[in-house]
Amino acid sequence: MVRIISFLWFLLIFHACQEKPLQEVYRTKLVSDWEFKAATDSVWMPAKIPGVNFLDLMQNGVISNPYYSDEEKRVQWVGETDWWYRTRFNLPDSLFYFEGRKLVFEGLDTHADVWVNGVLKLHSDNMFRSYSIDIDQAFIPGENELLIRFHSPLQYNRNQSDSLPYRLPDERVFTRKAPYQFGWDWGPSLVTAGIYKPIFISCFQEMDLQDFYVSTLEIQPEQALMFASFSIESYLSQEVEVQLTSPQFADWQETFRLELDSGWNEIQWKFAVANPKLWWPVHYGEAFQYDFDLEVSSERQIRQASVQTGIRTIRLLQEKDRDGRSFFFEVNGLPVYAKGANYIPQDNFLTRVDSSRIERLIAEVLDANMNMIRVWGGGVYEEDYFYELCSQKGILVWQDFMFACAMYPGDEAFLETVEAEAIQQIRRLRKHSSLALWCGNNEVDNGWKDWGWQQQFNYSPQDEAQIYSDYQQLFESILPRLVREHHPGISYHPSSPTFGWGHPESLTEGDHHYWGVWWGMEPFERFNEKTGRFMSEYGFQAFPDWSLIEKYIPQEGRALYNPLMLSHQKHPTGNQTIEHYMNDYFEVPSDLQTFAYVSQLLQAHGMELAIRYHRIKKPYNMGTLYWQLNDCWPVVSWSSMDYHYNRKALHYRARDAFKTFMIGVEEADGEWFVRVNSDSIHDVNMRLEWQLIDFDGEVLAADGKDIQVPALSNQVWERILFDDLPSFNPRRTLWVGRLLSGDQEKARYLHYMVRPQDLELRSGKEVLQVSLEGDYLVLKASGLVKGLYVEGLKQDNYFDVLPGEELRYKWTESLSAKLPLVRSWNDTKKKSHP
Ligand code: BMA
Repeated sequence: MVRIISFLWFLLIFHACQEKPLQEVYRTKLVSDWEFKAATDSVWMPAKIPGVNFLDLMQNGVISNPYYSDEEKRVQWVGETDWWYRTRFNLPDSLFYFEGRKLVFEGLDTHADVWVNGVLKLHSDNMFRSYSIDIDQAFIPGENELLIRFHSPLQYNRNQSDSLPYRLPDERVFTRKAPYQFGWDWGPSLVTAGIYKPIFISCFQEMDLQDFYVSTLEIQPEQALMFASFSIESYLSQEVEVQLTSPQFADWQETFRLELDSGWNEIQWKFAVANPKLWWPVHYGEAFQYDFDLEVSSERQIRQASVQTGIRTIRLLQEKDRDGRSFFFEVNGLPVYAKGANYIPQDNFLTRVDSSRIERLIAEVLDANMNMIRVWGGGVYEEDYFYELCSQKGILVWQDFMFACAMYPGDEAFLETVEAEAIQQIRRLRKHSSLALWCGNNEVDNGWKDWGWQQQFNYSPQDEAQIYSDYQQLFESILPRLVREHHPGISYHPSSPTFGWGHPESLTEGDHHYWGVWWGMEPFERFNEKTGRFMSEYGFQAFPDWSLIEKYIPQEGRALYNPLMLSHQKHPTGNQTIEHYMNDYFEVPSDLQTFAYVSQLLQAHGMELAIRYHRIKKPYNMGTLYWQLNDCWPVVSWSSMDYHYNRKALHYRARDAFKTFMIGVEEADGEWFVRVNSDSIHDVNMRLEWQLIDFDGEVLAADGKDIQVPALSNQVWERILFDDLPSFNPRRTLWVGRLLSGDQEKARYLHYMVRPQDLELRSGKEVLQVSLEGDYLVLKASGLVKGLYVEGLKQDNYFDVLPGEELRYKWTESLSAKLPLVRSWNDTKKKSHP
């Protein structure tokens, strides 16, 4: 059978001509005519490449959707099985005239043997690395066969684990594969295999240019000192001319001649650009990027590469101070308060995450007023496009290396593959202006020191010494060295958090994962006392949007403790924990749909408190990243957006709490201290107004003043003595603060004095009028409406409406003239008040 190679990339062959340099490069992906089968099977089935065996099995009708109901448990055999993939492809005669000929595997998942025409050419053991093999005599002009066997990672892990004299806390650590795919407390255990990134042929004449990268070393008053580098594989020793230009610096260029050795050449040099426009994170300025174009020409060949780079410096500062040690990011010398969330992969089956899903997610990050996301160490190093968008939009990326929540082996083969992975990933990602930090791992050091593995696995003192020295070698020696060598100027942090949440130092230095709320069952108000210097994790679970439950859980399973429902709750005591807090802050409704709604109000309530407690402590605290932004399948989890990108209540409330300006109220000694927190880089004239109102809108006290809010400030602007206020019933009264710039409301804060369960609210039906006026949905409240959910409303949702307030929303779904379904805490609470 003759197969055709798809020409998806580019084919640039110009024929020889004496005077002019040539561009002779040939690249094509092997995407067609793939087949696959289980090692134990004889029937080959069509496969899609890049792809994942689970998706191929679904496509061929062998398994049903593992995300549906409890199907996950019926497909566990897939991870226990070895898988074969094969294709045939043609190589034209002319290809063998190229001097450089490679077959490149961008991502094999994971333990794979690769045969070409029956000759074993490669063994891979790391899905985070790319591999390449020479197109040598094993390949022939005409038809070739490529055959790949993927070994079961589960079996591999067991064998490796058995070969050690002690047990490491988790067997998954032996395979360099996305940790979450083995199962997490928000993720299914679906151990994939397959060719999840492209395989392509790459040929070139004379020289191959790679890894072009430009970065900022230092910003001085009138210029920036820059650093550029690229690699070149040359088949000759020869002289080349290098030219670096930028369309934005019209009369600037760097040109020099260079002697290339035959083989691998790495070229680095420094240069300066005058009066550059700097790159800034969102809300701090424009995320401006320059285009840099590189051209390397020899007598007969020319190679080009381009990169977009922001001119900026980013450093993580940790300096001793009177409280302990600071922990903050400085961009171009300016301290930046980090607001955002932790990111996990968007699917268990990675090839389904296309560019539109990446765009959707980054748009949500921006919309929620975040300026940083942490790519958490139990997932994957993301696609370039993800970081490109972050760079374009001004989102800072805290990047973990992919190690999480376990101890890792330290043998030579393991360290060798990890070192190759780290070099490739650092060199791939360093070109992105958004990359702000390399962090060694998630909760490995913290796990070792606090999670009792020593007793659980009965380690001898020698075992302990060995395991921890393996830890230190990788995270305190190898990885920081590689970051220094390949990404100079960017900080490295060995492990997140610096100290576990039980240690007093977690509050005074380092970054902090505070899990006293949720894991420790402490009340939400504890976030106030437990604010560290930089909050890189804290969170609370909520149910996904009801539409997901309807789609993924069959009718008979839709009950809180039904096993089908529980197969989408991966935390061992997740529902009990939600119920416990719900009982303390709201009420526990009896039907699942209402429970799902209240779970979202509950999560939003707790997390909004946390964000405000954190921000109000600026500059002691300089960052707040909640756990977690998104989901990888339909599940009850800590996310603020579910698998279908429905925003949970938290997402909306975080958007408010992350605004540039924030009002906060601290209570002490019979007084309220009203603070205004500004992340604006400008001093701004504003008006601070407040009212104490009852739930029917009667104003009990009010005041206002014009203030000049200094840039990046956080200060008390108002002190309200309780004794000066008229007496009021805290169950029927709230304090409303507003920050106005002209007639624009820049921030609003509703300060309640009791928990939502103790509020005395009138029925929503009585106090809220919902109507459609032309293209507008109109909400009119005569009394306080708490936690209002309007089905289909995207602009805002799960919010409180003040008595007397009238809100109008463009309502495109509207013309059906059918009023949307609404829910409120007023109508959910069993007891309402006349
Ligand atoms: C954090 C994370 C994850 C986990 C989450 C919730 O510490 O790093 O490991 O999913 O806790 O338990």
